[in-house]
Amino acid sequence: VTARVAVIIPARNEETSIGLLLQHLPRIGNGWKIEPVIVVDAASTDKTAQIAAQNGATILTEPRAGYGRACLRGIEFLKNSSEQPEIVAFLDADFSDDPAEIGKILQPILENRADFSLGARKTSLAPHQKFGNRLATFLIRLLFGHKFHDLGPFRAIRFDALERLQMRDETFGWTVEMQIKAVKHKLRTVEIPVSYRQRVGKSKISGTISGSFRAGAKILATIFRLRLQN
Ligand SMILES: Nc1nc2c(ncn2[C@@H]2O[C@H](COP(=O)(O)OP(=O)(O)OP(=O)(O)O)[C@@H](O)[C@H]2O)c(=O)[nH]1
Ligand SMILES: [Mg+2]
Repeated sequence: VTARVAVIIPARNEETSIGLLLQHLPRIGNGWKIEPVIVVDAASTDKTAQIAAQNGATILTEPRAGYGRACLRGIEFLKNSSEQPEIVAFLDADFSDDPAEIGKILQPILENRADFSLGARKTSLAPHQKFGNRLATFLIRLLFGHKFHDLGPFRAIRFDALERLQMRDETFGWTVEMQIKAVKHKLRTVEIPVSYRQRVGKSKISGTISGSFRAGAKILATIFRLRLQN
């Protein structure tokens, strides 16, 4: 049997990377096939949408800002589509993760060893990102009892499990919300080392001071909020 995998890619003005990314994303592998590839475009003012469409992606437009909101938009689309995927994978549009590694991320789920498979980045994080990740993963272990090593964007999860998590965060708390809710719902979780490199194109979050502060504050607030919600 071949598992159907949907990929959701939030993108805002990523014309320099989105084509490369889609060209390096395998559509079929051992026991899986990717359909559809959804690019959630934040009404980009560059050629992101055209290039993504030329490379076989389904384009959704979500003009309201927010990383989480873009992911939620993709999930909504899948819920309403006639053929639902078994697995949903998430990937950033900036080509900092290597999409060719998607098979490695899917493997534990396909082998039914995991419900949630998280790409853990080995390299290329800026010092403040490393610090933020250490702090966040430390707090998650302290407050929820599970040790993660990263909050990376490249990940895959069974679609039924994702629906149970009832994801809500509309901005930068998205990745950490998924991880904490995975612990709360006792999903079987694995981390898979992935290579990571400097993004192509212009940073919107971690490469800017204001973006880093906003994301860091949102991530910490999300951790405490989810702890208080028992
Ligand atoms: N649809 C949508 N996509 C967004 C939005 N903000 C960021 N993105 C996309 O989300 C992904 C993550 O943003 P990045 O700018 O790479 O943030 P980062 O990975 O923390 O920072 P870098 O270190 O610069 O890569 C990229 O694919 C962006 O294009 C948004 O408001 N809407
Ligand atoms: Mg990035």
